[in-house]
Amino acid sequence: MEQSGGVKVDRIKLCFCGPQEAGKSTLVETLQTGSFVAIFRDRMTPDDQPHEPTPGVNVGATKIPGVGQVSVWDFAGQSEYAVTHSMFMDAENTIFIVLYNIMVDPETQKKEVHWWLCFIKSCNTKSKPYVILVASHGDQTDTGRQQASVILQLMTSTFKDHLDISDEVFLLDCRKTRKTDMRRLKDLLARLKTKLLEHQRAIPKLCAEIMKCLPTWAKEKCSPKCPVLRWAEYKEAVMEMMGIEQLVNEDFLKTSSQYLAHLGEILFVSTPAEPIVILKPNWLCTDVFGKVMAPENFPIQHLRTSKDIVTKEEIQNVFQDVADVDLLITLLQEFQLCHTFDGQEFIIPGLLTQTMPPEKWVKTENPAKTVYFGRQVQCADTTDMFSSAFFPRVQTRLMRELKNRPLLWRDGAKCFDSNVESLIKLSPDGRAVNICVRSEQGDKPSCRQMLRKIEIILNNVLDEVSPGTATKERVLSARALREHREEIYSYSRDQINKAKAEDRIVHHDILGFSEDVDDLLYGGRDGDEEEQGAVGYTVQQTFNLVYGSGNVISSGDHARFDMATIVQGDLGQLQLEGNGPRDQGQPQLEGNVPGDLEQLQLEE
Ligand SMILES: Nc1nc2c(ncn2[C@@H]2O[C@H](COP(=O)(O)OP(=O)(O)O)[C@@H](O)[C@H]2O)c(=O)[nH]1
Ligand SMILES: [Mg+2]
Repeated sequence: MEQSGGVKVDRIKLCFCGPQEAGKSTLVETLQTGSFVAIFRDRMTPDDQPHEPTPGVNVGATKIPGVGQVSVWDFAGQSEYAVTHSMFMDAENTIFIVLYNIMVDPETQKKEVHWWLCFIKSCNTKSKPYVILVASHGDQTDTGRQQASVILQLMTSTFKDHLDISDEVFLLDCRKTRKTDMRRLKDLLARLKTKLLEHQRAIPKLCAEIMKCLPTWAKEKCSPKCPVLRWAEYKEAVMEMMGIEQLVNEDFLKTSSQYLAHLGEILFVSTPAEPIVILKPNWLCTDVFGKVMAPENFPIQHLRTSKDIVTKEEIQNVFQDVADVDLLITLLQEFQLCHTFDGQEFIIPGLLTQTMPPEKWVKTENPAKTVYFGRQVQCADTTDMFSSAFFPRVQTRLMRELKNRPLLWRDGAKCFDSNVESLIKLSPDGRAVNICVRSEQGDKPSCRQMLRKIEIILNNVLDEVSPGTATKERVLSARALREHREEIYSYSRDQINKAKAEDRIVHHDILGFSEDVDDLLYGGRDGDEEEQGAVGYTVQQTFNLVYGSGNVISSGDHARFDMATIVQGDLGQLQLEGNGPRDQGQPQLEGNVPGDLEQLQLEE
């Protein structure tokens, strides 16, 4: 197959991002209008066009006059959708157009643009994604250009190391085709497209062949309502197309399929088991995710209710017209968006509404004996945030990988095992996760084990869905946890390391007291370090150290298996084994592994 030569495809992806009602869908439509039709359209279109909110992501291939073929990704601006948006934010072969309304208050504009730029950054590590900032509603202001220029300068200086933001100021009436700024925007898109295509590797001819077959396969090889092929089915279709009995090189087909995903032709989803190929991206993005994640007031059938559990019947009602429900549920599980304990009731963490009630974490009956300690994972700087998929996926993994069913809230999770309870809580600003473990029985080894397990889940999920987020780890004040203070207090890594080299005591300036480093790191050290905790695992008795990339479009790219970061050089004490039921050659970490927690968490 490899010898079949390469072709270049004249197509890039344009992702339209920004808050709701900024004008994204209007701009997408206007850009596609040719100059002749535009003469009439610009005159005839009434000024007060009704706003029809976009469910999920509207994906489609189209032609923009003056720019050529593009694959357009029009993202819904409602924050509820961000959980699934992160699957499609891959920067390969892509230009992000971030839109904001110049008429809303300037602080909100800055906040919203900053949020979208952080989001783009959080989902990408490899390259500096191309971004164009565009202000809309330019027809309603005389002073907007000045404001647009201020925002551009601010964002360019903030994100200079992470994003390649165009230095041109755009202030548009998104409804009008024949205006100077609209022309300039098209010119810029054309120039950037040429630049992107220069770097685009030639795609295998095989891709071009597959592209031709996609519509037929969707009709003939898939279940009627689900344009989805599992890897084995897809492989078979390709072999049939080529008239061969066996694929010589499966990896080559995978790479080729990723190319197709970068062009927006298919979605190539890496899952722990085998890849899944979605033949019509818009089906998943709009028909499925549009409904799964829709905000409550959205004018379409949707799943969101005030309850935190969705029944199979409810899923059936919403999806029977657009999907084969059993396959749909399997997909949602493969994407780690959903979990079920009994096959009838489903928990979709991205839909949780309630925040944790304070009475769910109160003092134990035996405060004197209870051991407490914990860690904090914090976004490193102002350009960092956890991608919106991060916390819901952590929750899915806790449900899957812990022995007992955790309690979940929008901003937290409480987990239980033998003698341990743990609380995993997002800070109110969403920029830090605090993990606290405690044992009323003073069972420190089990606490350590639980903490380690949760940290591994957090690290893996960060790597999968938020690879561009830089984080810092801090150590929580054990005494403040024990006292159940409302605020979280913590120590930096440097403080801890310094104390370790000196008298093993750290002082907290705000709290006004000192603590023993051993209490902070291990809940105290009393000769039981080698003891094994009693924390259990799910039926599988193993948990995946690394899943395939959760990032749909670019499997492999983000699936960085950074063992060093996760176990911090402590490999000798970890047993790797590869015989779990899900084993696909990925290493798995055996349960109940003794290890040096201090090394595990704090050393470079
Ligand atoms: N006056 C004016 N109205 C606009 C402009 N862009 C969009 N609109 C209107 O704003 C509303 C929201 O636009 P829409 O494209 O649906 O926003 P989206 O949520 O970002 O996709 C619609 O009623 C549009 O007609 C603009 O530049 N000027
Ligand atoms: Mg829209």
